[in-house]
Amino acid sequence: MTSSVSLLRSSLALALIAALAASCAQGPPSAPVRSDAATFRVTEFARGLEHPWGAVFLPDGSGDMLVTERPGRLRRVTADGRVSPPIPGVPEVAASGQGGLLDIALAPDFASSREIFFCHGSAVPEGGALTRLSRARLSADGTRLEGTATVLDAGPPQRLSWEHYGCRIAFSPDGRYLFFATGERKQSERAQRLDDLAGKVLRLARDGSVPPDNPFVGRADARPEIWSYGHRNPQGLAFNPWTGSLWEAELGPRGGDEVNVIRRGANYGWPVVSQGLAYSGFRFTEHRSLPGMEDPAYNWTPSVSPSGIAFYDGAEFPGWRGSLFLATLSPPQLVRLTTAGDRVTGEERLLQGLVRMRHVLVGPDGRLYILTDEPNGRILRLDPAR
Ligand SMILES: [Ca+2]
Repeated sequence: MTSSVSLLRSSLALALIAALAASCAQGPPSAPVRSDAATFRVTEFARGLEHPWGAVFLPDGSGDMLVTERPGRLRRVTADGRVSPPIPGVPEVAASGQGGLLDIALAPDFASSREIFFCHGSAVPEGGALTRLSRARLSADGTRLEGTATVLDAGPPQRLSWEHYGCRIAFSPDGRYLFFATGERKQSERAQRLDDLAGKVLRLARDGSVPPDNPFVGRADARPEIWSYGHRNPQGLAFNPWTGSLWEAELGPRGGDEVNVIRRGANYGWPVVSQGLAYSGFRFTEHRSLPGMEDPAYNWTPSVSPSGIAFYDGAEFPGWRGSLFLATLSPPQLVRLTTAGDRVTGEERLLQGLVRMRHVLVGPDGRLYILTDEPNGRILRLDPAR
């Protein structure tokens, strides 16, 4: 990218900030933003959400979505951008630091079961907090959650820090397995421990049981829920619709942010291997790569701080099909990675400097929706333009 293009994009971002700040719900669309493979406008689709973190579209044709707010609320956002009062019945959360009500996923059979999974920070009676997977059913009229229950605690709890929960959920395309990414709770050595569920990608069957073909089943020194390990703070998890592979994004120590293609039983290296620096400024480890540990498919130093990710498989932006989008926090922007099979082939940065982005998802209308990480958070929608 040339510097003049960078400048152009920066001034577009500033114009967008001004336009969006001045708008109310369903504000006017921005001027067209021209990118490498598509031209789009940004519309403020909804506002008034406190640190929205996870979202799903309901599969009932309404175009409505359910959105979590980190302090511990769930709201319905209608297709015209209206935000409902909080839906009662959400799991109890530890809303401190980076914790709270984080991701949400619909069961593959939601249309009949009404079942929803939540990932959240949870305080435990013995003290401290951990990353918890819970489930509940949405009532037939959609106004409340029922039967809220814990599925899995990714313990042991951490008493000293309220950070690094990870916390994304992804169902396999065949609907049989739930994958659940957990952060190492700022205790980096936990990511390498197989008797500990922090710093992992975990795999459960649809009913919450442990599948017998998980890689560490039957080992006395390991938890059978573990699918992969050596992860730091994974907040992005999505299946590649074309290859069927599970992709993950995690925040590195200082730089060393990663995108990984997740393989059964594999070790992704943290904290033994990293491209990044510790916050003290010293390299956390001298190893950038080691035999027996997976290299990232892509990495960033300096950081982009990736959170939610989504593969674009819609029809509205033909030039974006096959791209992986990453909502990034710092510096704030939308990153687009082009892919070929399970390889990353290029990177484009969009909406640089606009706003901290927590999550990105593709709507049933083929448009891209972005959750902003703000106290008065918003949902932005990217619409095609010419
Ligand atoms: Ca790694």
